[in-house]
Amino acid sequence: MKRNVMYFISNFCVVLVVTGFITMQQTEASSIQLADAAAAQKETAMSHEGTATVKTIDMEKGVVKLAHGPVASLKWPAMTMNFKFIDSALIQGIKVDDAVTFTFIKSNGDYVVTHIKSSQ
Ligand SMILES: [Cu+2]
Repeated sequence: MKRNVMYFISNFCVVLVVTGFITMQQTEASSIQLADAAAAQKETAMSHEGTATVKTIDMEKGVVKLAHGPVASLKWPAMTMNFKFIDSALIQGIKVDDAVTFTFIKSNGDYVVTHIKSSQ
């Protein structure tokens, strides 16, 4: 009989600990999700500016590869990377090796050029 009581108590303790742990994790997860959503919204709304040299232009895919300088608003160092463009008219008159100034936004995980113009 005493053994049964001990068994019951120890099991009860395990249940309490596990329940507490799960609740804690869920709380943490939902606050992380909220913070992520807020950050994502902020990023989407925010426009960033940079200078770059045009490396490649793919009109079909709507992708321009830019060797860009540091982007302070994102704490980015200089790097070469792809940016999307939605409207091909944006790229009219832009050629490979052009020095450009450009603005872009983050949209659905992509970096999308919203303005681009030759510096010369
Ligand atoms: Cu970059």
